[in-house]
Amino acid sequence: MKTQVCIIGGGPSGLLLSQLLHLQGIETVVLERQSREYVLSRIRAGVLENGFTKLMRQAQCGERMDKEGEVHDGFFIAHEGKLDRVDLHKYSNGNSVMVYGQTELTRDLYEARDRMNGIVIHNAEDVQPHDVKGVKPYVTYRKDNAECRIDCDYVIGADGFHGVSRKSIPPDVLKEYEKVYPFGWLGVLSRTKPVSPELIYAKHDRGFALCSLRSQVLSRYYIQVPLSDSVDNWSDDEFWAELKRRLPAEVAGQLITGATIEKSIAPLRSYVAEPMRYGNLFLAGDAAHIVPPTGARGLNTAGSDIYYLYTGLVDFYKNNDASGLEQYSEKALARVWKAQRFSWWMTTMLHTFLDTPDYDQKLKEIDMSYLFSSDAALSSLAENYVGLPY
Ligand code: FAS
Ligand code: PHB
Repeated sequence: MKTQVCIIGGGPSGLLLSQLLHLQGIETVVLERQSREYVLSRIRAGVLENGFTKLMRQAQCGERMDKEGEVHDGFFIAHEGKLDRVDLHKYSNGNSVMVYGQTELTRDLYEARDRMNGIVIHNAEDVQPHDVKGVKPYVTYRKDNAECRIDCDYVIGADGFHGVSRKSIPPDVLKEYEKVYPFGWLGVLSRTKPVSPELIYAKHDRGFALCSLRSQVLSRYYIQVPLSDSVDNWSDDEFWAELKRRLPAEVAGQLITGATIEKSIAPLRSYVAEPMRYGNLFLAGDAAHIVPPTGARGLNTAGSDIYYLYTGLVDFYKNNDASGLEQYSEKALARVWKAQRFSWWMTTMLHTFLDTPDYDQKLKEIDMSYLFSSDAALSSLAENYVGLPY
């Protein structure tokens, strides 16, 4: 098989790029290791910044998002038993965020690919990029025990943190940066009315908690747990009791609990791989960078990668101008590192770290009180949360 752009990974990054390129008449093939059902069973991001929602509309995949998603003009931070609101609309010149689950937007992207006869190959085994430094890269994989090959102009590694693409960059070229946090997030989904119309990020001595939602009948909650913890240690009742302990009394008293329909622990890590290009291989999304979900930057930073790749590839194929592709890694990393900083700052300020020296503990406390005493500090938080410009 031959195509112009071979995309490894059928998550939101790979599907969004495939859909955008298709609308510009650029051929793609998406190779996904898992089944579609498996990909859609993963519960991940919940908050979309404007740049991402604009890309979804540009990809002709924004209709259900605009109908079922919720526009949020702010969120709350709970600390010392009280709630303080971050007014995103006021502090980001009228901007907001969209609350719409990654599972749903991935479903929308799959449906658009089907509608436009896009080629998405599921259960593709042993996917392997070849000759990415040559002029004729190709990708091999196995499907139903048959060995297959796709010849292409470019390979996009949109295969997430545990993917194969990043390994095609030689160790003496690849520079990795990593920070592993000593805790994870135990997350649950429940078919209950959300406790708050807007998200609540809770800082508490017992540990961080987050009250989020997917709709007015589907709630998403998280509590910080030690890395050594396991979902088997948490019955539904134990989860709800611990979540209530970490929320202000007025909020805990209104929490509607119920059976959880999903329960999982995500470890928290910060990671960046440089460069994001090697020859005709381009890394995008979680294949190149990971952030702790505290700042809701993960999927949103994948969005700017996809935007830079999309515009660079269109310029190449339509105007024979490769400058966007040549600048991709530098441009994408500039925004990636700003998302890394913001995610690290939100995580450090809101989470409880064991054995924090007294001086560092005081800094975390003053960070929070400074935030709500300064319009400049709130503007800085707001502009990062709604999304820095692409
Ligand atoms: P993805 O990992 O989503 O997709 C990569 C795809 O490539 C997968 O479908 C995988 O099966 C496939 N693949 C992997 N190896 C392959 C191979 N060798 N061959 C072919 N295909 C291969 N972000 C937030 O903003 N908020 C959150 O609350 C949040 N929670 C998260 C929880 C977890 C457990 C994880 C892992 C991430 C979370 N994220 C969150 C970040 C997440 O939303 C990512 O940013 C988002 O999934 C990025 O999308 P992709 O880059 O497409 O990577
Ligand atoms: C979620 O709803 O899953 C969510 C929302 C905001 C975050 C992280 C996760 O910062």
